[in-house]
Amino acid sequence: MLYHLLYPLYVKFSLFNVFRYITFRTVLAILTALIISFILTPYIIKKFHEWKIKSDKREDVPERHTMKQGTPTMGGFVILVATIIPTFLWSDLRNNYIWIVIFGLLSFGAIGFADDIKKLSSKNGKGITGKTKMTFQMIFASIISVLIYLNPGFITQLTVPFFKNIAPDLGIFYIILAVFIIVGTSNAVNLTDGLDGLAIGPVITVCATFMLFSYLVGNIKFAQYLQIFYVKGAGELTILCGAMLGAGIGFLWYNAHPAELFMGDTGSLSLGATLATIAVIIKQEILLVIVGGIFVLETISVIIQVLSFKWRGKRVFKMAPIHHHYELKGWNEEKIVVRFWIVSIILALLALSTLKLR
Ligand code: 57M
Repeated sequence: MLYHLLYPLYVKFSLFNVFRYITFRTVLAILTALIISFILTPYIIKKFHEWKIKSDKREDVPERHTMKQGTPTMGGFVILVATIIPTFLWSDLRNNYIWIVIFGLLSFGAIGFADDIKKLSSKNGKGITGKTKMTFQMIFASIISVLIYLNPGFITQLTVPFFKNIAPDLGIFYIILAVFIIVGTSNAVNLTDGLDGLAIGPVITVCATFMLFSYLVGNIKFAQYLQIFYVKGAGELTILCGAMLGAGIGFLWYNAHPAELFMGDTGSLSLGATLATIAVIIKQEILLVIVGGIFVLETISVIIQVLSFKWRGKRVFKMAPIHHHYELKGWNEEKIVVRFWIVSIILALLALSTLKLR
C-alpha cells in the first residue's frame, strides 16, 4: 500500500523513484517484519500465558521435553502477521502471485490454527484428525495449484537442477505435482518442528535462497544470462520472501533455546505450504528438495521408521523424526539444532551453485 502511495510521488520528488526498486522494497519489508516481530511477540507471549495457550504434556518423548510443558504455542500467528503486513505495505498488490502466496499462507495457517485450538481445548490434547487435516490440505493445495496453472504465461516445465537441457513438460499433470509438493512440504515442516529453533532455522535459509531466486527468475536479463526460466511477475515475491525472512528471524529471537514460544501448527503448516507455493511459482520445484533437505530428511526418517517397524518389527532409529534419535543418543538440544542449521546452510549453498553449474 505504501508502495502504491509513495512511488507515484517521484513525478514531483525524484527521490521517491527509489520505491520502484524491488531490492529497496525488500530491505524495507525485512526491517518492517523485524520491527513487527519484536513489538508483537513479547506481548503475545504474555497474553498467551494469561489465556493459557500453552503446549500440552508429553509422556512418550525424551525426558527433557517435560520441562517444556507450559511454553506458549501458536507463535505462528505472529509470523503470519509479520509476513503479511510488510508484504501489503511494500509489494505491488496488482501482482497475482502475491495474492496466491498470501492465500496459501492464510489457508494453511487456518488449518494449523484449527488444529492448535482443538489441541488446547480437548481433554486428551489431540488436534483435528489426520484425515480432516489432510482433506483440507488437499483442497487448499488444489486451489493454489490451479490458480498458479491458470496464471497467464505460466510454464508447466520442470527445472531439473544441474541439467539445463532437461526440462520435462508436465502439462496439466503439473497441478498434481504442485499439490503433492505443497501438502508434502507443509507436513514436513510440521514434523521438523520438535526442538527449539529446529524448524525456523531451515525455514530462514530456504526463505533467503528463494528471495534471491525470485529476484533472478523475475528479471528477464538475469534469467536469460543464467539460462533459467523467466517468470514474469515473480520478482515481487522477493519482497514477500524478505518479509517472511524478517518474520522468521524475529520469531527465532524468542524460539531460540530455551524457547519462550513455539510456532504451533499455525506456523509450521503455513510456512511449509508457503515455501512450496513459492518454489512452484519460481520454477524451483525440485530445488526445494535440496534447499529444504532438512525437512526431507526428517520426513524420510519417519517413513523408514514406520515401514521398518511394519515389515521387520524393528526400528531403524531410536525414535523418529530423526532429531529424537539424536536426543536419545545423548546429544544436547543446542548441538542437534545448530548442526541441522549448518547442514541447512550447506544445502542452501549447494542450491545456489545450481545457478552456475548447469
Ligand atoms: C507434531 N509436535 C511436537 C509445538 C510445535 C507420524 C509421527 C512421526 C508424527 C509426529 C508428530 O506428531 N509430529 C508433528 C510435533 C511438539 O511441538 C508442538 O507442535 C508444534 C508443531 N506441530 O510448534 O507447538 C513438541 O516439540 C517440542 N518443541 C520444542 N521446540 C519448538 O520450537 O521443543 C516444539 C517446537 C513440543 C516441544 O516439546 O511440545 C512433538 O514432537 O510432539 N510424531 C512424533 O514426532 C512422535 N514420534 C513418534 O511417535 N515416532 C514413532 C513412529 C510414529 C515413527 C517411532 O519412532 O517409533 C514424537 N512426538 C510425540 N511423542 N509427541 C515422539 C512421541
